[in-house]
Amino acid sequence: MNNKLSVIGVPMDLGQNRRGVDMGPSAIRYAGVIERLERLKYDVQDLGDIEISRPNRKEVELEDKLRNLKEVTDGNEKLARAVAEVVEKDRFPLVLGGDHSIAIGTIAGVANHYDNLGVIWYDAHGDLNSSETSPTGNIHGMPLAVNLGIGHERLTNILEYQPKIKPENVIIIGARSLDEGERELIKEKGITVYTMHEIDRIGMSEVIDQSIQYFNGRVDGVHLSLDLDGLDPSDAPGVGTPVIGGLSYRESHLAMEMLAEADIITSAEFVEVNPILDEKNKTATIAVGLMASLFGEKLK
Ligand code: B3U
Ligand code: MN
Ligand code: MN
Repeated sequence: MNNKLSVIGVPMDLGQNRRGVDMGPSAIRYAGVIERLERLKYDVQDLGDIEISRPNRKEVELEDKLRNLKEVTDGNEKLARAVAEVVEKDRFPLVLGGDHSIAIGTIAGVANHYDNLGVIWYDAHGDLNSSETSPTGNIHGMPLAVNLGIGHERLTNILEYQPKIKPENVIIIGARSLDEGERELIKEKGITVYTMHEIDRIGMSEVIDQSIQYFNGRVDGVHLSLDLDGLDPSDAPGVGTPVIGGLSYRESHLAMEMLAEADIITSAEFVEVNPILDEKNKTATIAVGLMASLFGEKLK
């Protein structure tokens, strides 16, 4: 694992309806992320937060059926440039959300530096909608599609190249709430999905083993995009769109530990922590615990 980490916060809440997720980066820092990673002997640089412009209006504006398109695009452009700079300096980008729309910028910044970037999408949702299929107009339900080159030009063309990633290099883990259009896209593109059904059947250990094997020889880097709503709301209550029947705290730690052991993750983001909906910063604390496991923290 790269021992130089650069942490970037993204106080973005405009990709969805519920305020508060913009405070995610503060909550995660408050839960001790920097100190915890430093204790693991990493050289940790905190680059602070990306500036997100607030829309100067009372009514939420839908542009081409997309909520806050301009601000989400602008924020992701800035994030993409910041992430690209981190990768250019041979440091590991660790991005703290913010809602999941920020994966548009993170992956735009990372994928530029890889021919075949693999992506693990740890999430209750597919985030494979576009304005045609989205039931909400919320861009946080679209970033994986955008990274595949599907969606509004302003979003797909961030950093002026597309697509960022190939469908055969994506593995979704934890899905249990997929919209009709997302199911169709998964079939059409042949995207690998471990739904809760499969995870219950074969176990998280097998899921991660298979994922590691699948990526081996196929990709030249792996980005982990971890949405805290992939976890069960009983473990991670501080998220905007909780879905019951999710991954446990234990399964998630096992997944992170196995990824650490295999040493395949080259960039990561942890998103959707909403401290307003949380119970005493529990979700941010869990996020930090998962990051520690991903970066090699062990009990013995
Ligand atoms: N699929 C729905 C709901 C959703 C997606 N991502 C989250 N919620 N967190 C949508 O709005 O696209
Ligand atoms: Mn998501
Ligand atoms: Mn989600």
